[in-house]
Amino acid sequence: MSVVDYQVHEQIGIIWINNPPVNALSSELRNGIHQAVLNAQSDATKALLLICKGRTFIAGADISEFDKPATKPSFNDILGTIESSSKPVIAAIHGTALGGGLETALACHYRCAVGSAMVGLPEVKLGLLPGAGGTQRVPRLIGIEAAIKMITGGNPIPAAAALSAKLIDHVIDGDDLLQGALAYTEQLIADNAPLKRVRDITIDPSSIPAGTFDTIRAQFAVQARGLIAPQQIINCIEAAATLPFDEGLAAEQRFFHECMVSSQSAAMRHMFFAQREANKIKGLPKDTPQRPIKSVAIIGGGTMGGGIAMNFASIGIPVTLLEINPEALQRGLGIVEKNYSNSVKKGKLSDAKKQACMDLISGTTDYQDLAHVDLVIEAVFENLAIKQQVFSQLDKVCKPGAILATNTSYQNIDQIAAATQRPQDVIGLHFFSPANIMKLLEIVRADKTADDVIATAMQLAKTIGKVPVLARVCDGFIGNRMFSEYSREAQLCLIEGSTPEQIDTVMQDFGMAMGPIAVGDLAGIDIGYKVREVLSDEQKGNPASYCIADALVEMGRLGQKTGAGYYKYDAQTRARTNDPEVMALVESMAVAHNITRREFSDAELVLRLILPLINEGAKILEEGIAQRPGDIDVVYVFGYGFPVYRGGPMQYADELGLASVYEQLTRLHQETGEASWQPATLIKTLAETGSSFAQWANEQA
Ligand code: 3H9
Repeated sequence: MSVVDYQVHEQIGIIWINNPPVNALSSELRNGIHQAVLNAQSDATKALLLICKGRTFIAGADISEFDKPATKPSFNDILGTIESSSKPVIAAIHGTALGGGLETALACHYRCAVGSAMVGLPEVKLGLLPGAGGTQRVPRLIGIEAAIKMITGGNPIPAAAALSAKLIDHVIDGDDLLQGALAYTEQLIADNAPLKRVRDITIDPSSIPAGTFDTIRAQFAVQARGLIAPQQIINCIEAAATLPFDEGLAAEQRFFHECMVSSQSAAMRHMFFAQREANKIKGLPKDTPQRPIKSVAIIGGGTMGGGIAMNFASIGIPVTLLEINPEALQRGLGIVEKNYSNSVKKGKLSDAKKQACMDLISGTTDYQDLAHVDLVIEAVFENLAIKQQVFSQLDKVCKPGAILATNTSYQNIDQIAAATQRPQDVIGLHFFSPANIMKLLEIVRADKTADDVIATAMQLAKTIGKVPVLARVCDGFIGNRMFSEYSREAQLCLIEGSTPEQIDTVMQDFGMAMGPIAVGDLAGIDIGYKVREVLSDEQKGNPASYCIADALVEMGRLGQKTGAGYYKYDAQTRARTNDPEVMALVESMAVAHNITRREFSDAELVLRLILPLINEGAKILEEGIAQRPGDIDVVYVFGYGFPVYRGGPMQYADELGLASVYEQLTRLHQETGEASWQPATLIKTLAETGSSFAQWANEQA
């Protein structure tokens, strides 16, 4: 079968689309649809039905073709042909009609869908806007305000909501798409239904108060800071409201092109594919068997353990929470109950769903109660000996084949696995705090972890709505190993002349969800302090990189939890203010370490902070800790608040150009003599051959 087939059923011409996996509108598919609609104009059919095989209606333009030269006929030529068909064209929607898919449906005269279908325009999530008439047709159907909300949000809506919004015309009873769509089409023929063209709907410009679009643009400049696409979407919708349809389409084309060639969209498209690539495990066949996970136990009912438990209860998997004594257990269950209650208060969860989740979580203080669970996740204090004790206990009580996971963020999982007689069943599942919310799950394979355990963990992550990335064992794995270089550099910039406020503001302006100094206050400055307590001076490195943090901890300023750290915090509002006492400390520390403080430009700060991420990321690739550069980007965007529109540190490095990255690292290495600035061999090699991380990843695939 080709990507488009034509079949006549009584009075109806059925245009079958078959372009797995998601019927993306490749140029071949566009041509096929175009030809089928043109040919059908002269046959005896009375209406045309556009319907897809496989799991979904058209899920959008083929994103992988965006970097290739445009082909003819264009999207708008094809949609114009559909819209001007002499016989009604009906779109039959199942699965997800997204982006160019929904735009195709909107060019049809009628749209029907099964109840489970979703429709949406997610282009904004790729740094784009709907470029095939979506910004012109949607406001004509649902109004300006609703269109702005839908297109700038990018989230799909269910068929019922699409029906009430008038985006679709009919919801099919039951789930037989073909029969339902044929019946609907026959009814339209019987009724002699007119050719309804969305382009013919007019928007009365006088119904929109003067200045409306300027106000909305200003709102989005704050709400979607730094993003190009939302602003361009508003420009397009303004064009829909003020210009004739064809001029609006032309404006949309111009704005679409501006988005398409932007580095923001390149980065976001990179992230789309990187996230999907990260699911694939090199050397592991797709059909690797998986172990069934029908019950889970969590060791440790702290904030982390409680948050992890919620992930499973929320999807109906029973969880046993184990704590050391009844008091700790009650505290743990209390944390979970409070988190669920907060969701109820915010209207995100019903009382009934909260109760159903709580009913799935039971508590125990007895390891014997874990004898039958399929998966155990240990989330106790970060201490190797304690974790080894836990695993040796688990080894005694858990059934054969149970997966034994640790949530450690930096301990050696090979050593944890060695505390059991079944190292093949041991794996790292590194959740990020708050574990019920943060998307990233670092899955850490130890030396002896079995393939089916890895495959099970990767699938399980998706089942609980996480974004998995596979790593190998090293200190801090992918994310924290890189983050410690970034934090270290922030400390050095601070002592050398910057301020907490400058560092945080610059990094937030770069797009980070939070600056590194503020992150220290949020996480607790004592965490690093405790880690350093067991390190030798040599392991601790340059004292200038931790002396301020140590002094703050010794002053009792542990961060937000004590109301003061690098900043002071208001007890009620948690609003932060700069503290002259901290600046006095910074200055005295600079004197103590013979450092003459100087001014930093914002650009220099960004470079000083991002380069260590890139350099350490490259070392992680050389060592095979991460499978590919895109995986590192996924870790940083989903776990560390790196701006998605910069695509993660490795994509950002490619944008800077590896030759320039190498030159800067070499300069810093020569100037400071710090070993950490020694450029990674991979960067040197790629820079010398004019290559990039992306090209390298393709060669390695
Ligand atoms: C657009 O339409 C612009 C227009 O305005 C026109 C402008 C002129 N293209 O996600 P999955 C691949 S922009 C190419 O794992 P799921 C994906 O890479 C587009 N490939 O499945 C993966 O490949 P692999 C607007 C695509 O069931 C495989 O399909 N549309 C595309 O979890 C399975 O994907 C969107 O942004 C694509 N458009 O989710 C929708 N989509 O197996 C993007 C998917 O090799 N797509 N692939 O790893 C999605 O949101 C999800 O894929 C979907 C299915 C919900 C459809």
